[in-house]
Formats: sequence, structure tokens, C-alpha cells
Amino acid sequence: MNYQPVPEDKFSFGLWTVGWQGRDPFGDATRAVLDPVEAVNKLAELGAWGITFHDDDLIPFGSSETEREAVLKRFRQALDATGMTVPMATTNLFTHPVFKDGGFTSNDRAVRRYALRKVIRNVDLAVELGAQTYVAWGGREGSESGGAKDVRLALDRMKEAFDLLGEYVTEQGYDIRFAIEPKPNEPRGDILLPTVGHALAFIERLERPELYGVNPEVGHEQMAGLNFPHGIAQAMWSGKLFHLDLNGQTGIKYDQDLRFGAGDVRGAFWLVDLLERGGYQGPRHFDFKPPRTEDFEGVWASAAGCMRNYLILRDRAAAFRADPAVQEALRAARVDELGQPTAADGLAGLLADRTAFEEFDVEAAGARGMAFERLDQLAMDHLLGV
Ligand code: XLS
Ligand code: MN
Ligand code: MN
Repeated sequence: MNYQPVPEDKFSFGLWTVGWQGRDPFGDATRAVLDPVEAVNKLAELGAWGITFHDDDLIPFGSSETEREAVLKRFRQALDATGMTVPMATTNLFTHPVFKDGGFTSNDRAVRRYALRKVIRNVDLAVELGAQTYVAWGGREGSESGGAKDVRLALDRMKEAFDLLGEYVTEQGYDIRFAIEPKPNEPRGDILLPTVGHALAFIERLERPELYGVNPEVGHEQMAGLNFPHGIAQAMWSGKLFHLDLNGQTGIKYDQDLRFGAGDVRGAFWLVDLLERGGYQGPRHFDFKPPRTEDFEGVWASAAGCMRNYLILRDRAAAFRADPAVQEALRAARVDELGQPTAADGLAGLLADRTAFEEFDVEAAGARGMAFERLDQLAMDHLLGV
């Protein structure tokens, strides 16, 4: 296996990932500005299929109409020349000081109105470039102080914003849906809609819930100490996995954005297994940050590594599923039994069934092992290529 990515793998990258200059709270940029056209060309050469962006990644904040048009013209030409797609776009509602208290939920009403207009403007561009998903990460929707933010009112405003966006795309007849990206903290002390579960519950309160799903990011759930594949499984189960951000994270700490596979590798294995078996058809989108120790050569090695690791894990997961010893171990662990309804005989049948309770041998059932360790070790063997 050479693990060479092809467009059919649907690998996409944020322009802000390979374009990250390495500026962090403690240090200046270590890399030069990356021309978006160069990013398109280089990613296409590496085997990627798509590129995504925040409005300001592509068109620097404050550009004039003429500057904007010039940037877009070059970008479109690069897309045409390479066949690269734009499956998703998003809005920067966090860098400019105006967003210090958020966009949709800033206490300042004028900022909220400006934020919505900024999103709408970029939704138009996203649709024009063929994007079908519009990501919304509430970077600064949150607080550091309990008194500063009335969370219930903030959620009213968050709902209002998403409902207006839903109304806008419906009126325009756009074929685009919104994917809400949860994150527990950073840059705010606490961010609203901190986990996949919070976002899924929020979506059900919206006027057009069918237009909204989630964009879970590996590291963000892990920052909250959660099991990422479990969150993804629930999003899939809810029909809400519209998009996802793949990267690596090692435990509960700052948002590391390591390349995919470079964090919790067991979590990554089960994730790929789930996506591939679960019929996820959307982009395999990488939202990582090549460490600031790297020059551009390192940036491209890091980007290539994201795709390579996905393909290796896809191969390992397929081998795991195909292995007769694994299939036997799955049966021994009675994994298939979970697919049987608990009471296909209905409530009356359950209540009438003496073997279910009166005659049930609780001690024998309690003594029976579940045989999960053997199964898990087989997974480890496959993951490690043994
Ligand atoms: C930051 C987020 C961000 C979103 C897009 O932590 O991951 O990059 O994916 O705004
Ligand atoms: Mn992140
Ligand atoms: Mn992300």
C-alpha cells in the first residue's frame, strides 16, 4: 500500500490550517503569509480534493470591492486549473476586536447585526463557489464571568441568528446547510454550545431544524474529556453529521490541533472505523495546525501526514473487520445481539415472560464474561500492524 490520497477520498483542508503563520499567545509568526493560490496548488498536488476558508482567510479583512474581486478571480482560476472544490466555508467572527464579546451573542446589539451581515455576505460567496455546508464555530460566543453573560438570553440571540440565516438561505433558494462546531473553551473561558450534545439539543429548538447539523472536531470534544467516536456516533444516529474537523489532541489541555492521527491514535482508529462503516459520505476535513517549529516543507509534510494517517487507519480498520478471528470475537462478545430489539414481543409480552424476570438466572448471567478484552486486543494488533 502506498497510501497515496486521491480526490475520491474527499480530503479537504482549511486555508487557515496550512496558512497558519504560527502566531500564538506567547510568540510571533514563524512563517510567512501563504498565498491562497499556492495553498490550492500544493494541496491538489498532494492529492486533496477540497479547500475551505473563513471569509478573512481568503479576502483580508477591510479589503475594498476591487481588491476582493481580484483575490476571487485568482482563487477561482486556481480552483479551475486544479479541479479543487470548495465544499464548505465559514466566517471569522473572532479575530477583529469588534468581536471581543462574540458575534451572534455579543451584549452589543450593533455588533450582533454586523456579525449577521458578515456571515450572510460570505454565505453568498460560499454558494457561488459550490459549497453545500456552512460551518459556524462560535469562537467568542461565551464569557469569563458569570455576571457578564446571561446565558439564557445569549441562547435566545443565538437561536435568533441561526433562524435568520435559515430564513435567508431558504428565501434565496440556496442548497446549503449549516454545521455548528462545538468547543468547550479557548479563546473564551467558556464557550456556548460546548459539546456535540449541547449543539444537538440546541438545533432542535430552531425554526428549521433540518437546515442545521454539527461539525464536531476531534480535539474539541477531547478537550472536554469526551470520547470523540461516541459523539460522532450520536451525531450520525441523529442524522446530523453534516461535516467534521479531523485533527489530533493528547488529553484535556489547550486546543492542540495536531495533525490527524498524531493524538489519541486508538480514538482515531475507532473514528475511521465508524465513519467508513457508518456510511458517512461527507468531506474528510482536516482542521489542524502544522506546529510553529516547521517551515513550509514541514507544513506540507504535516498536511500529507493527515491524509496518510487517515488512509492507514482506513486500511487497518478494514483489515480488522475482515479478519475471521475478529468476527468470531465479535460474536463471542455478543456485539450483534445489541441489534436485536429488547422487546419485539411488546410490553405485554415482556410482562408475561417469566424467563425475563421470575425465572431469570441473575447469578449465571452476572458470572458470564463479556469477552471484550480479546476483541480489543485484536483491534490493537490490527492497529499496530501486527
Ligand atoms: C477553532 C475552530 C475553527 C473552526 C472554524 O478552534 O476549530 O478553526 O473550525 O472557524
Ligand atoms: Mn481545534
Ligand atoms: Mn475546527
